[in-house]
Amino acid sequence: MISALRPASIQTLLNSSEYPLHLRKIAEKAFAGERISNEEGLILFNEGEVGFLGSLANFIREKRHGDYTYFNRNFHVEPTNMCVFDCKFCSYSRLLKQKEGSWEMSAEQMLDIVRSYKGKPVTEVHIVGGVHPKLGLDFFADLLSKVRAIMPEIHIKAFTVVELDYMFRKAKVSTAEGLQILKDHGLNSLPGGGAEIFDEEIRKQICEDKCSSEVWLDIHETAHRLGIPSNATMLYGHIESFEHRIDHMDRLRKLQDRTKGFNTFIPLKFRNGDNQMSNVPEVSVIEDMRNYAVSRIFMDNIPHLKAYWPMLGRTNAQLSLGFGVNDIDGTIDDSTKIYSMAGSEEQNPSMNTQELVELINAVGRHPIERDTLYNIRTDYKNFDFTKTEPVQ
Ligand code: V47
Ligand code: SF4
Repeated sequence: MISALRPASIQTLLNSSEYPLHLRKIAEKAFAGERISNEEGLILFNEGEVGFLGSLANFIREKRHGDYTYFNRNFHVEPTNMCVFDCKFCSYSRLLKQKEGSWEMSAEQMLDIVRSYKGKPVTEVHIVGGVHPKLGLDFFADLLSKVRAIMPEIHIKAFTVVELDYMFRKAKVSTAEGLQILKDHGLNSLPGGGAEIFDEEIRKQICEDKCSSEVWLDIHETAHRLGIPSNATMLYGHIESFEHRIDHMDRLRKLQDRTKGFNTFIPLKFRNGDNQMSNVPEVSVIEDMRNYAVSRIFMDNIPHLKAYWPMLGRTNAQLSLGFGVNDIDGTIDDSTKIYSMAGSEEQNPSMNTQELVELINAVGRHPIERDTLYNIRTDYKNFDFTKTEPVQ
């Protein structure tokens, strides 16, 4: 029997004079299920060492989810990497005039990808790409209907706010109208991309021309009111400060108090391969774990915390399960290029179900296959892969 990789127990932490009283007071608050303030969140970032933060985050994770560790079976469709925007951290996009390394798929090519998954046990397709002026609201609404016709049961999670904002402005429809059109054509939820860091000054320096934080928050709020759930991301570990991370999470926490529409918070570590911010060093794995832990402690109203394994790598994804994370995303099948182009450890991200289950089992957690909305599909505790039909 493998015992879970866990930090020290919460009692050890609360009673240890090794930690200053003001830190233990914050821990007591979180232990009692009370919300911590922005100031307290900042103290955790500034002063909390990794073991302390890990114990607290793991306690909260286990109180809420036990050892359950979710994954899903999904694939990505990335229509194009050509983009009218020029985010400095992006290694993936090519400006329209830059042909080398660019791709642009026809609707038929994208539908062929979808057809290739027909009959396979995938539950979600994730559709995101660059912002290409040729591909507008009508094109994407039509694409969604065709995806739905091929796979009536699949959950379609599609389009970052950046893509949506551009589509809606071009089609001269309001956010609510545009989202309703996409929903009527088959859209089920929104992924969390495009949030980056909400602070306006930092945004100006890393992604000046893309949609504002206000627009990002407004589109997600409108989606939630229309019954479209979503995820939220935070791009961290570049030129932002801890104050900016807390401000980002605070804006999300306030929106979530109003709508309850976010399922998952996904911190995304900045990777510096082959982009205009390659001179900015990447943060350490310790900082990644501290960031997951503070996210779990601070974001008390978003149920799930995801470590996106293609970005983080498999070993660090395993480690993160002791720091508040309870979800590691999906099988993916080498269908996304965003992180391999930015220098992630995972150059061809693909894991089958057995590999994902073994990865979770290996650190003593309980593997659960979920659908996009966290309904349980299969409980893989004690699952014997030799006695059952091989699963893709
Ligand atoms: O918004 C781009 C990020 C995001 C880099 O909702 C980078 O389930 C690190 O949001 N280093 C898009 N990050 C991807 C995204 C996502 C991914 C997986 C799951 C979900 C979900 C959402 O990728 C962008 C940006 O923040 N990104 N370049 C980079 N060099
Ligand atoms: Fe375009 Fe998105 Fe890359 Fe920005 S992050 S350049 S919006 S593809």
